Amino acid sequence: MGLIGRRRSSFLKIIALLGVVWFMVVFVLYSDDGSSSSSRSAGGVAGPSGGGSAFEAPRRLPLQGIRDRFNQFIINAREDANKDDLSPDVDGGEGGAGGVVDYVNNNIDGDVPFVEKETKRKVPPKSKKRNENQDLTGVIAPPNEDSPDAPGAMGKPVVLPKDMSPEMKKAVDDGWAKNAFNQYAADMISIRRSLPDPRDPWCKEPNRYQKDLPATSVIICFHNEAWSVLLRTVHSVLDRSPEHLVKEVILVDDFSDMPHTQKQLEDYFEAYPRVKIVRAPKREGLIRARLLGARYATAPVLTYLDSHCECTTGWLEPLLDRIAKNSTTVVCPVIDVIDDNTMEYHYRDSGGVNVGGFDWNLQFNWHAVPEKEKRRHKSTAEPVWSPTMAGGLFSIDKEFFERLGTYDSGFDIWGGENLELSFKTWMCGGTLEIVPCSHVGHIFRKRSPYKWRTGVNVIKRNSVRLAEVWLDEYAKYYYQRIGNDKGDYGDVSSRKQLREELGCKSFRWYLDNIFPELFIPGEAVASGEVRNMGYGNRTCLDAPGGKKNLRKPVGLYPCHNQGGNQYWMLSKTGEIRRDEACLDYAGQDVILYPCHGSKGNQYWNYSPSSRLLRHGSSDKCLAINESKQKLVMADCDASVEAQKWLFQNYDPSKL
Ligand SMILES: *[C@@H]1O[C@H](CO)[C@@H](O)[C@H](O)[C@H]1NC(C)=O
Ligand SMILES: *[C@@H]1O[C@H](CO)[C@@H](O)[C@H](O)[C@H]1NC(C)=O
Ligand SMILES: *[C@@H]1O[C@H](CO)[C@@H](O)[C@H](O)[C@H]1NC(C)=O
Ligand SMILES: [Mn+2]
Repeated sequence: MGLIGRRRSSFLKIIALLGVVWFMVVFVLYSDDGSSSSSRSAGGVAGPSGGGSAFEAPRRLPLQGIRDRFNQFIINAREDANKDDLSPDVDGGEGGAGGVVDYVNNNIDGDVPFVEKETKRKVPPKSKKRNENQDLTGVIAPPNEDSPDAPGAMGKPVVLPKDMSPEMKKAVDDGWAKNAFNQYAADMISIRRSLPDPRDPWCKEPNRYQKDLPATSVIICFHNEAWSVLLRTVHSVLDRSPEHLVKEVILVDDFSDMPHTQKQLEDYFEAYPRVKIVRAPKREGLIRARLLGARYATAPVLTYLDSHCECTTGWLEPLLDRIAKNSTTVVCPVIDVIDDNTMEYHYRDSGGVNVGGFDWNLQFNWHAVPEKEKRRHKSTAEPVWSPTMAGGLFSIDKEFFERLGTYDSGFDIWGGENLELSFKTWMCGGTLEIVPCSHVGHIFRKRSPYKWRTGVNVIKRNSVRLAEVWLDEYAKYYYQRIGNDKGDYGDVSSRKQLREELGCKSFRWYLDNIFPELFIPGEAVASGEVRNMGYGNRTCLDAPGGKKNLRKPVGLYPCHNQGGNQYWMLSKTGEIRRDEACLDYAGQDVILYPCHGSKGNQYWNYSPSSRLLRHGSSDKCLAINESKQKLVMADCDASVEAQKWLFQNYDPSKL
């Protein structure tokens, strides 16, 4: 049922028809003008940062560090998900997009009838101070004021003392256990703390953005989010966005049970007429929770955020501006890192923007902006094309989202939906961009604090559906990764029909034009073992074991002809690859490192006649030592057998 765009009146009809109450929706509505304006100071452009010297700017993570952190984060989330009893916090990376995923569900039933219950409330006394007179069951009341010296002000870290009392230590541990971030530190920080302004000056030039921007509905899905963190997310939206551009903030509660998420939350937001709370009566999962929020959205643009975010000054206008210029443009902010331990706000200038990609496990990952894309721009602050989005944080024109068929309703919980939306956007006439002028911070957790149990590998099921509908002849590369066992992925005929009706382009077009950087296994010049001819002609390159093999030295082992750790691909461009990891030499050990596509340390020139493997940046040749235990780099000498290599399935016609 295409309920998404319907108005409330049609929901009521549906209710009458179906007569089943699945969802209770609480709209907390009333007017109070004083409250939102009184609080604006904290988020002001200059804010308390004017003092300058009183603050130390948050430390900046090196670009590669940020990217790796995101990518590792997603790998962890997927591993968690495959464990089958944990819900991932996918927070899908987000160097431009984010994803959260803290959801659960047992019911693969994409088409749930909705019922809405609307409650209008009387205006409370205007003078009521928000953090007083409230029943803060089980949570510390977070400070509401902000001052330059307040904990966490200007994005500074909160560092807890080493010698904590046993009580405090217990409170800190409990906070970690419940949230997988340092809730104790988070609760010490003002719910309207100040943050640095991470924008490039280019973003602040006069008339940078159109005057008549469309309004947006900000949709924030949550499950048992910590009180202070959820409130800080909402206040950062309200305080740092022009009032007329945020028509409403829709909090979608995916069946939380912590006491503070119930009446306390409703009472708190009584003072904010634009904040609405929608409750799912059972655990829905991220995908359906997002769609539930969309059903209640009344603005022309939807903006999705995670429930542990902080928006910075001027985050919204550059997103809406792109959609105002062309409603088929889907945009993601740059996702900054809020440290899970200290809540320190880390950001980088727009030179450090990443764009989204994916690998043949259909796993999202981040890349540096390709050179070709850089050349398209005068300023690094201009929006950049991104092959994919991380999934959690983005804005999209509501009509365009509906035209694209929102998410596949056969998708469950989370996983793959970000790639589906990315492929659809590009292949069906739109554009996906990361907007460096828009910065939103996000707490990246190392694990998910939530339990779930489904008995099915949801990510695989979703990914197979995705591959079946959108990947054409390239789907085989994904299927190889799952042992060609597609499992039961349900019926995808209606999604194929959607693609047909929209007249979308082929996946090949997408790869050629939008993501030419992606390595296509079928285009490898060689694939299989890489055998050294020295000391008996029986030693093969052997990748370090386990998933966390990056940055580890590449080993040697007697050739076993079983693929696995001895399966390598030689790319046209001279990389020796295992998926997205490349053989890399930077003067120390020969290691595996994420492929960067810029040759240098990852460039290996293979000569099939001399059989030497000459390294790009060092001009040395790859060899093995006499005990056949170690890769070494030697001055090239074609008479030394230990420098000679044989590539399996070497096919020079593919060069
Ligand atoms: C919007 O963007 C799409 C995709 O780039 C393009 O095909 C279309 O012509 C644009 N529409 C307008 C009105 O500029
Ligand atoms: C080394 O082993 C490969 C693969 O078994 C074989 O094709 C090649 O002829 C051998 N070379 C020498 C010199 O023994
Ligand atoms: C080869 O390298 C290994 C690992 O570093 C080392 O233990 C061994 O002694 C080396 N053998 C020779 C002959 O250089
Ligand atoms: Mn998240």
